[in-house]
Amino acid sequence: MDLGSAPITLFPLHTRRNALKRFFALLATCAMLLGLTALFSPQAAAATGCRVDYTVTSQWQGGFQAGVKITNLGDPITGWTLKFTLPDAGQKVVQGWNATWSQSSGPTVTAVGADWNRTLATGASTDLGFVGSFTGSNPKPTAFTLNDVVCTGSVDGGGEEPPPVPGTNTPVSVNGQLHVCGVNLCNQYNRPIQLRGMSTHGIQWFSKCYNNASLDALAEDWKSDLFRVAMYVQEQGYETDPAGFTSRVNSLVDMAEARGMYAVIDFHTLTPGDPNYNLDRAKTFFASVAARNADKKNVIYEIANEPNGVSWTAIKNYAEQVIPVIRAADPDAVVIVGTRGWSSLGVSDGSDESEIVANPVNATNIMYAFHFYAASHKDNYRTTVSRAASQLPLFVSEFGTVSATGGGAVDRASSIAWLDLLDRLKISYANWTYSDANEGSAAFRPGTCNGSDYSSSGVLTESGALIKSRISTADNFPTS
Ligand code: IDC
Repeated sequence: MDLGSAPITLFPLHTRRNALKRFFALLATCAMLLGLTALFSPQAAAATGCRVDYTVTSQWQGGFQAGVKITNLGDPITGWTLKFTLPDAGQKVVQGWNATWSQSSGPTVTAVGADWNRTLATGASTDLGFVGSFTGSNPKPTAFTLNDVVCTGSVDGGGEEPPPVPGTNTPVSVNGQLHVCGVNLCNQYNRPIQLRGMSTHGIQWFSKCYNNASLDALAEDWKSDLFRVAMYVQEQGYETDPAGFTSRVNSLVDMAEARGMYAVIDFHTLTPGDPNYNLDRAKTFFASVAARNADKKNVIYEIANEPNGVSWTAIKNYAEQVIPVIRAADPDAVVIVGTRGWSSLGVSDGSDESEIVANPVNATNIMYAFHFYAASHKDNYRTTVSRAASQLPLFVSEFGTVSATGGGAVDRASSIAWLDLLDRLKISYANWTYSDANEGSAAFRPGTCNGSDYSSSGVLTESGALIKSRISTADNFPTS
């Protein structure tokens, strides 16, 4: 093409200059408007982002169960709605947990955060799940939104993990050496705190569940403050190999310490129920672990798991012989004393806390154990705890979401009523159990401890998902 001969219409010079001026003025106005919008728009300041891991944990003819793990990668949120689309028209949500689930008509599924998991700090996760039905095929959804923001993630639980929590700002680094103040557990700033965490199952049976990977998950993913080490004395426990069990407990204390978690050393007496049966063993064991761990800030001693079939006077007598052994080696550690009727404050024996209030253990810096199993122990136990909490320092060193057998179905309503009460009273707790035992109280599905994944939602039981969603919320420990 011959440009030289192309017909070009030229405006007079001043007209062109004015056009250019108008063009630049327009550009400037646009830039200003864009700038102002960015400055004044409320969205401009809030960072958003999310990750969703979707795992089909089991599938059978016409039905399936799915775990959904949400991680907030943006600024803290105080409420959330998760949405996704089920790809096949025959797929339906039947029943869900840890959120309010709905699928009105069509393929869009909505899950709205529940009271206990609607607040998610930056990096915090919560596990939900549902049982679904399907007719044709059962493809996995691939696109998720949280509060209308598109989430990254995977449908198999693999892929990129959220960044690990650094080793600073751990429960132990923030709170330091604990002590009892009034009826509370207090930190180094003399402020009441609540520790929330997990108990092992019997370490004689489930040692495969307590390793670097599972403890990492407990500290970083569950954000547990506490790791209770349940060392049975009978049932193939301590009495069969005192040196071996003592050293196993010490190494678990070290593993908790390395991750900034408190460790409760639980002398897990159960049968026989009179702790005096094990008095000599208790003295030997506690003399050894107290001397070895005296300089640590993360150790709490629990001297008798669940006295039963025995009077309060006998328990008190046991405590007043074991506590001085601990104090001689480790003067400043908190000690938890079991109570009558399987640590029910006597309620399971038809008594209550008044016998302790009238005749307390003659020692300082101690707390009294209260244990419950949500499906078995309900309102009358809660009433006792509410009343006793104003008179005695209480520590829920063991509880289950199921029946007192350790099995059966999760009683969600009772578990939530209990956890709300403990939160309100700032009573610390440890859940039975961080294990893959084949019973409803276990947090992990059977076989989990044969692998190395303790973090994805697919390995959790219903109890595990509920408890993890409660434990992994922010602690906000006071620091002055
Ligand atoms: C249960 C275990 C179960 C085991 C049984 C006997 O879950 O697998 O067979 O002990 O050792 C407690 C005890 C705790 C019990 C638990 C559930 O402290 O040892 O564990 N429970 O029965 N008190 C109330 C309930």
